[in-house]
Amino acid sequence: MNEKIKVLLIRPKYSSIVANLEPLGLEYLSGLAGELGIECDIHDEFQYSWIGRLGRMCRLIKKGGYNFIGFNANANTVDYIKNRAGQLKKRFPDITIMVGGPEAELNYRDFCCDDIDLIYHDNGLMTLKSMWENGFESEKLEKHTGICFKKAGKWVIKEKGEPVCGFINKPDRSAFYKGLKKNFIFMKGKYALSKASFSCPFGCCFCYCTKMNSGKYTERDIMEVVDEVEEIKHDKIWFVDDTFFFDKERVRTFCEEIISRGIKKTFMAYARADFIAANEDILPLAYKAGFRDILVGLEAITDEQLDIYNKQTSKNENIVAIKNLLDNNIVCDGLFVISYTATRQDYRNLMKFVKDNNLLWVVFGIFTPYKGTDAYDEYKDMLINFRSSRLDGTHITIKPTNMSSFEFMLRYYWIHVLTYPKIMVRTLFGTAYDTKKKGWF
Ligand code: B12
Ligand code: SF4
Repeated sequence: MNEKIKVLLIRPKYSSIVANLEPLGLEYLSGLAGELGIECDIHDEFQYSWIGRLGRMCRLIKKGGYNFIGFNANANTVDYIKNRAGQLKKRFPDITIMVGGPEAELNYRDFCCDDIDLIYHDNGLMTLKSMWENGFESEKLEKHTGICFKKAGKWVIKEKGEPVCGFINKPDRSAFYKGLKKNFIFMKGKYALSKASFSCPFGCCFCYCTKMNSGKYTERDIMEVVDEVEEIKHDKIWFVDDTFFFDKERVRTFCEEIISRGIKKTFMAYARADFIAANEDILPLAYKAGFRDILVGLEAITDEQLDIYNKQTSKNENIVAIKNLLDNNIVCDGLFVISYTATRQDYRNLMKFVKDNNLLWVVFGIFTPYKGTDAYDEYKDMLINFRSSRLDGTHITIKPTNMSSFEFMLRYYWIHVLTYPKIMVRTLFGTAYDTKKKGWF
């Protein structure tokens, strides 16, 4: 079977002014295909315009003779993928369409439809490897974990396998190098991605990440991660781990190894406020190793709201974390989740918090109970307009309780007007990473 398949992996486009980055998940698939001698290409829709998407995809499939299509699914691209699968099946009835990615990992049942042939929800890519090696006959698929397939017209759902603690192959970063021209994070530049751990040991109610990898937090061998960093031909790397700063000794080992190998790169990573508040002593070393941005899920500015989110942090820890980072010349990228219960005063208090704590870099998301999270179970009866294309953290999916939806959105846009111009001006003046500066220049 494997000598016959020719794979096209597709990353659907969505509108984003925040970032355009490499499709790391698909690069892992592409790397695996390469190792198995399977012809495989990535069609990253981000590299192309919105116009003529279907025509472009069809021409590509026809010209390349691809017969195995793999879609990367996120919550906000589900409807697009299902719709596209139908259109592709009409034009190419013999192709096999498989869906995988974060949304499929937990919500695989939502893809069980006529036009999709296989759904991949396993932890890691061992099952895919075995399928690509041994073929897709039902008797063989029966033996695998973490997939859904059709047998005599009926969907068969195979349970997930064990959580993973590493990747079985290296990513093929051709798509990264090819897409470098269009690669960006808003006002920060071009970044390569790396992932050094899986899932998260905490349980914030709105968080999807903590449910991934069967909810088990695991770490890759840190030396392997340093090797990867060294190999990437790019100087800015974003660790997309859900919490990179978790095990202090592991962070220390990473930083020391980076320094001792003389690797000169800058890093961005996620950390929790409680870790940064309690471990200021690691920050000088982190700075020396190249950490310049730490993304902190501050989420809220009151203890009550933090409790509602089950964040297990406090307002005070948020304040100390910001201070510790800024004192150590590391930018704190403050991530906030705006609750549907926000009042006018809450919006004003948030802006005051940002100003009082000298936070320059901020990201505001609207509380969205993604399917698969604890919040979804809690709020599923309150959802409104819960359509896939709106599940991007910038839309209302629960009716605001303290103002109209219109006012809520106006205020949501307004806090961007109040904060983003300063980021742009400071970037223009080259002071956006001067963490001690307070003003506009
Ligand atoms: C970096 C990141 C971003 C970056 C973009 C990354 C990029 N490459 O373009 C930015 C900031 C732009 C972003 C945007 C968004 N993101 Co985001 N993002 C992440 C993050 C932190 C890491 C993703 C990553 O690179 N993973 C590493 C790779 C190796 O893993 P992977 O993509 O899951 O792929 C593996 C498997 O899924 C599988 N696989 C993947 N595709 C396929 C396809 C097939 C056919 C098969 C067989 C297997 C397969 O194989 C891979 C290797 O094992 C994750 C958190 C997380 N824990 O995953 C959130 C996450 C994926 N994002 C999420 C969301 C919601 C979004 C947004 C919709 C909005 C938002 N509020 O953040 C947008 C739009 C995303 C989109 N449509 O693609 C959610 C997804 C929830 C869901 N149910 O889909 C996550 C889980 C975080 C969260 N908020 O809880 N994101
Ligand atoms: S929001 Fe952050 S700390 Fe909370 S569970 Fe998710 S990844 Fe972990």
